[in-house]
Amino acid sequence: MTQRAYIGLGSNLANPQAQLRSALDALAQLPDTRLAGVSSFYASDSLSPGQPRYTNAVAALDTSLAPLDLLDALQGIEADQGRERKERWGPRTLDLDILLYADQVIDEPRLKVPHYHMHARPFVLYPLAELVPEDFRLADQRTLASLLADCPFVGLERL
Ligand code: PH2
Ligand code: MG
Ligand code: MG
Repeated sequence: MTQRAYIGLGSNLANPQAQLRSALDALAQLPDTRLAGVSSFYASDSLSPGQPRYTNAVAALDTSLAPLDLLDALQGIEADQGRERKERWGPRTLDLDILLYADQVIDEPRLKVPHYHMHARPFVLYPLAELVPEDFRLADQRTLASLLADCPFVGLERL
């Protein structure tokens, strides 16, 4: 069955905008998956002090890959684009996070959905808002509008 998933894209190394563009090409080529929408790109300071600024976006996928198969595919794209996992929250060429997968709540060692902290990150919520209906609700029934109301558009630069 096809499910709608939302993917957060982020990069703060090696030409972040080009990293996001090639990641989008790779997402569009995933098996059993259609790239259904892409938000604008946004720049913001890193949450980790002293790191280069990030470029972020959100993509909508219609996919029949199961959540863990989708995660494997995303980690494959990250590896193809030179992602090195040295330190948690280290700078990265490409970060692909499953933000939402249909209305599922997933709590497995490798995968937690909705993505932790997405509820309070402007660089996730504002691009996501470009892709969903105005009355969009998360699995916990909170509306995206209410999350946005608590998450000012501060420090975000729409590119
Ligand atoms: N991701 C992080 C840490 N800090 N800061 C911004 N602006 N954007 C990110 O995607 C981001 C971050 C770890 O995933
Ligand atoms: Mg991340
Ligand atoms: Mg990640």
